Amino acid sequence: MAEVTKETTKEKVKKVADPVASSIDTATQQMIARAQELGIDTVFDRAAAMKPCNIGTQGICCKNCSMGPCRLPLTKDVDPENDTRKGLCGATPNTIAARNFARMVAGGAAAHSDHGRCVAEVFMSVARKESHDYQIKDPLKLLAIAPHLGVETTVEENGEAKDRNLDEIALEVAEKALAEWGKPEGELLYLKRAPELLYEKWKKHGVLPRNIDREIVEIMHRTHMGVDQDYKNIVKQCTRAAIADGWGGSMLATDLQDVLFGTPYPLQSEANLGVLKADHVNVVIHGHEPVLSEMIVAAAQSQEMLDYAKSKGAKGIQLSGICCTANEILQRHGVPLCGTFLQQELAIITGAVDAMVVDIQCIFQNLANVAKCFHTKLITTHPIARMEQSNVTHIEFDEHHAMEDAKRIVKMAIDNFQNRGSEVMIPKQKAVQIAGFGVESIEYHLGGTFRGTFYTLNDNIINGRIRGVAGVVGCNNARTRHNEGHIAIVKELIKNDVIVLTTGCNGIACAMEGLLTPETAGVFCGPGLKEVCETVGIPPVLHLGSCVDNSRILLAATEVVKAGGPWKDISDLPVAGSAPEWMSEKAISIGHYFVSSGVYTVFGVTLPVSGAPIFQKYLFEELEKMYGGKWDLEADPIKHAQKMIAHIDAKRKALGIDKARERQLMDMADRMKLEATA
Ligand code: SF4
Ligand code: MSK
Repeated sequence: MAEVTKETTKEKVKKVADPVASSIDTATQQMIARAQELGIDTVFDRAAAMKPCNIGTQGICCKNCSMGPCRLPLTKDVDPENDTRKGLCGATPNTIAARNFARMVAGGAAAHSDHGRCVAEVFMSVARKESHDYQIKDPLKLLAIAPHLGVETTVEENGEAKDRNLDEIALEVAEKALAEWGKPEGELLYLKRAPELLYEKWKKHGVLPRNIDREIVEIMHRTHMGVDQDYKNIVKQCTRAAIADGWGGSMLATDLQDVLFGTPYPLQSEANLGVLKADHVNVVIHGHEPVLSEMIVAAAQSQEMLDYAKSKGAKGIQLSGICCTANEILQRHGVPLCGTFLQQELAIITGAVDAMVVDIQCIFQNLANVAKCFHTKLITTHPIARMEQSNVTHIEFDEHHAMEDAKRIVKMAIDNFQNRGSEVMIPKQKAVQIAGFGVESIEYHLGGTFRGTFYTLNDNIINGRIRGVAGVVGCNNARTRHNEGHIAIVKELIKNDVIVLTTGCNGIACAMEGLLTPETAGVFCGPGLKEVCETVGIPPVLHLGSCVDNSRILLAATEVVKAGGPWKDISDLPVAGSAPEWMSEKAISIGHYFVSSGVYTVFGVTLPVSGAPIFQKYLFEELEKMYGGKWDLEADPIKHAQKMIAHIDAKRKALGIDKARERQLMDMADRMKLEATA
């Protein structure tokens, strides 16, 4: 008789996230706990269960050919000057880390720019009168951008300048814009929008982008096995591609979206999971490209759809959003933000989402698994971003019948309302926000309709009420506590009189925290910034939109340079950039175009460069000599903000405006003392 052996199977204990340690946001904490109660894993649990690879984190794992992956030993005990580590082909840590970094820039620039191309194609079909559902909403913006693309807005007739026909201008703008992705010669037309000195620096260092696609392709070629082996030369191509993103693909995306859908102006809305409504049909849009969601807004507001929703027992249709598609329709229509990148699964776990409509970028593959546990219809809409799971519906968006597609999607959500289970749990938390800022609205707020100017801002920077300007942007990252870095850094900056321009998930995090209201100034700001915000009636944190809208920050900085002051270039300004919780390749491209435009830029969490100290030093110190900007890394939020403030103060000193701030911040007693001794 065979011996029966008893096998003691050790029960594997599944590691799950601690909700409070995972997020500072109580709605998020509640929903993580709710997911765990229902046995549904979220990104927070997966981050607890799976640790990142140390070698990859330091940027020194190469898998660019099948002799690898070559995983170089970690930097501990390595003398950078006598570093003998190498891959099978001999690739050094500097080459490997630079190639990895470059490929991240390529990925990020490709994502932003392909988004821009899609908008340009829709714009072309509108200009050709092939898409009747869209119209040019902002003809003034069309006239403003046309000259930058070399398109005349007037024509000479009998010796007199006459306005050109708007349709003709639109068509030529569409042609010129689309050509920027692949023209055979020349350089990007928007580069001349940069301050002259910056343009000259780019020219001197040979990094003027030729066309958008070419710079991305060239990164992929140069980083192929056995091509570019000089880390400085690889960074040069990163710079060219990143500039092509910030001053090319992203800027074109922003401009053409403004022309088509309207330039944002300040408006009131709300943010956080509490914007979902139990008695409404909830449609959540998620991704980055607003072309379809613009139509979904119109469809959801149409009487036909509202009546249909009521016929199915709902009180109405609540549209809200996650990530940057949300930021886009927030900026233009006041549609509320449902949450940041890390809250996408949690939105479905409320059980109240009747449809989640996704387009491109930042969409978790796990959404389909989560949606399976609820009645939620998960709808993909973009031909380049599909999901394989059988519970996902694909409705491919086509600009030629955009409204028809949008209505089909909204109707699907309404039909699904009755399938909602009883397991609905919507957190109560939501905050009021004022969003919708941009270059045009800042100008208007500071100077009024007729004398709109950045000089008022400059004046307040020079006199010291505003110590400096910070661009704080970017993602969430499940490797750090959700929103903690975002909020701590922004609060530390405004406390020290640094006004913050925000985009992306930082904008959403600030909205959720209630920092996007003018009243915030009285609570969190230093005396100088408080006075400016209260006088002008603006929040100390200005939400400028989505990831591609970082181009608005570049143009705002350019306007400050052009409006006049003791500075001549962006790199002279008391400004700094930050991405506290970045995770996406797009953030690396954004960081690099900020650095290449002269901005000191600090990233939080980690940066995949520390395994190659010489390459890191090049990014953190040497680039400044060429472009005036440099990279930095600081995981501690307060130190992170203090580094930015120290840089701002150093710039003020170099400009000779540091004393003005000291005078400005003197209290009445100090002033009287001074007058008495005079
Ligand atoms: Fe290794 Fe060189 Fe191949 Fe990279 S390219 S995987 S370092 S052999
Ligand atoms: S959505 S790229 S997580 S900001 Fe633009 Fe947020 Fe980063 Fe996506």
